[in-house]
Amino acid sequence: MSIRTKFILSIVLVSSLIITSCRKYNESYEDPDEEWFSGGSQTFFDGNTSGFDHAFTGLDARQMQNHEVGDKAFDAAFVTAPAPLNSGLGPLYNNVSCVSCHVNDGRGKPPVNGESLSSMLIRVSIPGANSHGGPNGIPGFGGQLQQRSIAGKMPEADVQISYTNINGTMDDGTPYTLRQPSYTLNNAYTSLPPNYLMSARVAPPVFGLGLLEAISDYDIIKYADENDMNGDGISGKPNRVWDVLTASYRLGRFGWKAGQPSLLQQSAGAYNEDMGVTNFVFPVENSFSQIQHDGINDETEISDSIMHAVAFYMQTLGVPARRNAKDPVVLEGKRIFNQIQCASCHIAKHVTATDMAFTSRSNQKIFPYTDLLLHDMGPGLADMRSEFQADGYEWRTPALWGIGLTQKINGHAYFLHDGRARNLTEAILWHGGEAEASKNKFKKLSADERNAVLKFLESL
Ligand code: HEC
Ligand code: HEC
Ligand SMILES: [Ca+2]
Ligand SMILES: [Ca+2]
Ligand SMILES: [Ca+2]
Repeated sequence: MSIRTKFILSIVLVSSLIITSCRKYNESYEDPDEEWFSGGSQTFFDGNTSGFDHAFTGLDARQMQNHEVGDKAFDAAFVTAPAPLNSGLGPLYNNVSCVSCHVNDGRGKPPVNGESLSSMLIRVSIPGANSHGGPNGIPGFGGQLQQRSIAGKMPEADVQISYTNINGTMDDGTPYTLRQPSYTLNNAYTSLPPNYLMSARVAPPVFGLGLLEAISDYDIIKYADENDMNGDGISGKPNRVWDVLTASYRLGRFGWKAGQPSLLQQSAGAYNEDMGVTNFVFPVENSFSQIQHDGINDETEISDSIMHAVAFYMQTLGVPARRNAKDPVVLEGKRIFNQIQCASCHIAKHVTATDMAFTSRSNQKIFPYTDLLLHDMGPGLADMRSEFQADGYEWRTPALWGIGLTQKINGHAYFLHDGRARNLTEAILWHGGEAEASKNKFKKLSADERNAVLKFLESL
């Protein structure tokens, strides 16, 4: 190493030390306290409606500008082409902007009280797999149903949701009611094959994802136990999905079945499928194979720099700090959460990989409460539609950080992949398959103990 390189390196080291020591997060925090900082040094003390919308600290001026450009693009409502600004919506789409589904960078919900489908979408396919092992789109519909279209075009179909009540009781006799959704497609613009598959999904929250992206593959795969060799009934399995830009298989991390390898590809797919906005990753309109496709595939509808900025925005949103983490009831809830094996899948702590090219997410102790692996969650939650390695029963463990702010930030408390759970208790009671034993232990708890678990979840 030359003297010059050594000099530059020591400046970098010293200045990063100075930056780190000015932040709220301090490496010397003892174990019981570090958990307040769910996102490591990217943790923000804001429990208000802006709580999911904080740019990472430690971004340089250019990165900060990129984040802000991405933030504006995330909020931008697209319109029918030609238009001077945000042109190119559709012709088929689910909604007009990222933020209309990921409200306040949080989660969507199923339609309630006669609303139409808005912050939720339906993936569709026919049995089998495509050439990369992903879902096999329906001819004339593709892999996602667009229930909206611009003027003069026909939406692919209307979606109708109905619920059937399932009654049950906790072991102490407390009754509960779950609602099992069923989905029907009506008024399809052309006939649907008889054997098609559907998977309904609400928009998940989008904060903290850059930290999840920064966990090394190794640190995720080390928790996998596909054949349950340790005999605890839990068999996390990594998804392996097709990465379009590198043309290779990579670990899947994003989406309810971990069907996407990176935030760039996930965001690019959202522009294309959810909004009908073409981009350099997915330059072909989602209506391509249809009779109503106009056959014009001209320039992409957003620039490469906007595409990168939105992906960067997704990579650089911090995480809300915990509330009441030291409350005795919360601590009791945490103890029970661990004791009844919730933590076998909702793994509390990870350390992100060291990344000198992206220091603001490098080597961070984070507490997302997920293993990012797939688990068989039983027939109740099954969609019977596979996505790469994820079969019809499997779902990726969602992160639980920030979940206690859902009501405050999103104005509702609908949980799980299709928003069927109307509160945290229902979300737990839907757990089956590998989580059946854990769920049954929850049902055995006293009312006070169940309450403690909920208080703990609300503190995340
Ligand atoms: C119609 C509603 C809708 C719109 C519009 C939408 N999304 Fe999403 N988003 C979803 C759904 C549903 C999922 C889950 C997809 C899945 O499971 O495959 C998702 C998943 C994601 C994820 C992964 C989150 C995670 O925890 O794994 C990211 C990142 C994301 N969207 C970014 C975007 C961006 C950027 C845009 C705008 C370009 C956008 N979304 C527009 C509904 C939407
Ligand atoms: C076998 C792994 C596993 C175990 C054990 C487990 N979970 Fe989960 N959990 C999941 C998966 C996978 C989902 C997503 C299921 C879906 O959306 O259909 C989930 C979803 C949730 C959700 C809703 C998250 C959201 O964003 O909608 C909550 C809350 C939750 N789990 C809490 C718990 C609690 C409390 C326990 C212990 C009683 C527990 N989980 C045990 C895997 C597990
Ligand atoms: Ca378009
Ligand atoms: Ca479609
Ligand atoms: Ca196991």
